[in-house]
Amino acid sequence: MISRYVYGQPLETGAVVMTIPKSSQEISILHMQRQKEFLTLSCQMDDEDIVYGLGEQVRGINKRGFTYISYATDDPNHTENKHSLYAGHNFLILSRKKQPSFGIFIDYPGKVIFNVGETKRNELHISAGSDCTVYIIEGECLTDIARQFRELTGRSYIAPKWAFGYQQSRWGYQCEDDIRRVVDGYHSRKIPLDAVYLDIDYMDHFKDFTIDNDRFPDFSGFTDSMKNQGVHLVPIIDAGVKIEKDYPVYEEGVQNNYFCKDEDGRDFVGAVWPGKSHFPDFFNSRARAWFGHKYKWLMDQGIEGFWNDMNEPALFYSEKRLERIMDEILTMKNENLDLHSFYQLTGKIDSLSNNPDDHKSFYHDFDGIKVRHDKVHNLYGFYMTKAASEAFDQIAPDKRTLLFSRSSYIGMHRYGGIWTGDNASWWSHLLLSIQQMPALNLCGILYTGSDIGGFGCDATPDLMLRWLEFGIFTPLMRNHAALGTREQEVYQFEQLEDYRNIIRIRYGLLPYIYSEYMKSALNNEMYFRPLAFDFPQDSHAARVEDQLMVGESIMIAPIYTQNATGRYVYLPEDMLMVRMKSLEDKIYRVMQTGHHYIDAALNEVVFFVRKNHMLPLAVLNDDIRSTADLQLLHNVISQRKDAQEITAEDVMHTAASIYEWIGYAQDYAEYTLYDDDGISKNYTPQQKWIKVVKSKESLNVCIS
Ligand code: MIG
Repeated sequence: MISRYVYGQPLETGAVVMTIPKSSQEISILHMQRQKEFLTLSCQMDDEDIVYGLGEQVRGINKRGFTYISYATDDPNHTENKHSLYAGHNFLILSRKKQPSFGIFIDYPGKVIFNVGETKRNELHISAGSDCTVYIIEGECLTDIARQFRELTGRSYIAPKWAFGYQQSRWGYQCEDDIRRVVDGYHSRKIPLDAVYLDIDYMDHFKDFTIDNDRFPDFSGFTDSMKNQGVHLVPIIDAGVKIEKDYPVYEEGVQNNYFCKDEDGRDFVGAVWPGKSHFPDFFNSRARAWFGHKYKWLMDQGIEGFWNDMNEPALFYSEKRLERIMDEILTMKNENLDLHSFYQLTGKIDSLSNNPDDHKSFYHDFDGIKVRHDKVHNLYGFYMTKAASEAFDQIAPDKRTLLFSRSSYIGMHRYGGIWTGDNASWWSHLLLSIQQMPALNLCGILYTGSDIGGFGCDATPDLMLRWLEFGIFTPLMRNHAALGTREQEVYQFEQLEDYRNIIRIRYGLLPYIYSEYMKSALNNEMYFRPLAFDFPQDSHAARVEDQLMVGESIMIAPIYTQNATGRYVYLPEDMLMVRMKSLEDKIYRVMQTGHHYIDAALNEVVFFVRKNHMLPLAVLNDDIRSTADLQLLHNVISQRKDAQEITAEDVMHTAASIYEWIGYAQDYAEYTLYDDDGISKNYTPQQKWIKVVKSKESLNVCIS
């Protein structure tokens, strides 16, 4: 049951898609206090209660014991003292033992503070602006609450199938040749690759919707030649638009009032990559349509995917603040800077970037309503991504386009995915990314993953391998690194065979990963879940912070510590352990409920299959280059001459026979496999949902 409480006059954020009548009663599950500017909601927690959610944030799966602030920032230091990352994901579930659990969504796009027992261990305090909408979701169990929240906020974005392949990125690929070298680096070593990313380097002076012609003399020819090799190019789009006379995006934006305005009604000036820039007013539907249609220019040149960056929006400085600070600094010129004045100086410089006061200095035209930016700050990236998505629906209505964003707000999951931003090549960030996945899924964001190997700092060979071993399960599997860091394309490392094997395991798992992704999206389920969602009665499972359920059949227990050759794993039920060094080298063992120490060599993927469950594994040729070369069910069927009149039973037999099925069962195991062409948007026909049943004898492992 969903209840909606409305306080003051909240803006229509676009987070939800369902109309829930306004509750006529006072909120009772939490204690509410409304002051002039703030609304506070509080409640008591018991020691056993667990808090799930808050999407993209620091710290663990259980959010208790810290304060989280929803106020999007582009801070690249995701350390545990931080309170905010790139998003505003104001949804959490309070999972309670003694009383019914409930979910709470604060639909407020300005700053929201969640003190989840930081000040007082057993008290939850949420504070938001006084004009806001609060949704309380009560349900039978965690899964039910999660599903209702998704019904409320709408169906998750569905990426094209190629975007489930392995992808390589790096800030610093400068020109066609750099990219050819990467593709060749993979192909010559028979490592599959589905996409290479174009970071800001491809643009002419960091101007959106331009290409540096010296470095990419024939862009559409280049895009085509890459696609012929199975590689998609995915360019970055930044939020800020360079101020430059005769640059069409700038000129059109100014002429039509498409940019955010300052107090005086002039186009707001802030700086990002290209220097002084204006910021499209994505809150305005006209500006949105305009900016969205700009992507067409790249689509016409063969581009089928994009990533939206810097859309918190990130601000290096605002023009006005810079002027003021420069003046202030000049007055210090001949001073003898002591402890205080020196820190004043550095403090002034530090205050330039992403200063919240600057957010109070510009405005949006929210389709007729003038809104100060800080009050809707967390929606900027959401609306930028919505702009692109709405345009894609017109430009390429029947086709899926890859789209993900750095900043986001609840509801953006309908338009695209996210990546988790500028992590570092630290083991703690591998763990962080494991813990972020279920929280993001709870908020509806299914197409997601972290920069594999870490963005900042230098990736060590072992970190890269362990991160890949987890990354093979994330829908977005992208290796990305910052300018100036150690090159981390997998072929840069020794013992390449290990990296190759792990990436090939991803392609082997693809039928399962894709099927589970699609089922999660279409049925409003979570692809990654904390164990408690599947084993609600198990109090050990509820406390596990480093294992996840992945789809209906798998549990993973990734290794995230350096030099570990194994780890403790908790099994909430009897499961089949699968250890793989490659698709060909697999060991199975049925293991009993309880705690176990599991060995896992550096080059070994370990996962667990639930009892009476199974999963398909694609059989790979030695030289497959991308998802397009995979013998996936859809391809196999559609290549048959009789494809038109093929029966459901025939499809099932084909599924049963072309894949290797891994699992174990008492009598039989059942699996619903979803497959389609990976491009079109017609997801419902029955032939795409195939129920496969295997007797215990025909599975790799069975219990006698
Ligand atoms: O301020 O485009 O998170 O993935 O490589 C850095 C350069 C800007 C931040 C993104 C990162 C990207 C980088 N961008």
